[in-house]
Amino acid sequence: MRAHRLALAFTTLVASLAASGCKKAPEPAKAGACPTCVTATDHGFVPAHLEVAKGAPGSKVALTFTRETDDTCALDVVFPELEMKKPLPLKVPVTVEIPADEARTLTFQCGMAMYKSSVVVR
Ligand SMILES: [Cu+2]
Repeated sequence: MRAHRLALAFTTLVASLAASGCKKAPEPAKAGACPTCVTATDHGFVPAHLEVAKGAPGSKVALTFTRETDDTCALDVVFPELEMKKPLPLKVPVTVEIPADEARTLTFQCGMAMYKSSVVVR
């Protein structure tokens, strides 16, 4: 009887240890950690709206796009105003340089213009 109870306690202990070992805390969202990074998710571009500081004449800002899933329509990022289209390979950061010497709003979107997002230069 006692042996059985011990065995049961041991099993419970092992089970709880295993469970806690599996429970990895989700990565905390690093808000603002990278103000020029955009992720292409199954919900579109995240964040869908960003702002960059206007710079000196001729200056540019590099935005980094990373597609995190195959379950998205955002296989490319398109900047219509800049006539720029860049393919987004899965989990490969892609740098896009945009002009930042003029205050304006630039749209960026997926290849079919479903996911519309914007970057404001100001
Ligand atoms: Cu689309």
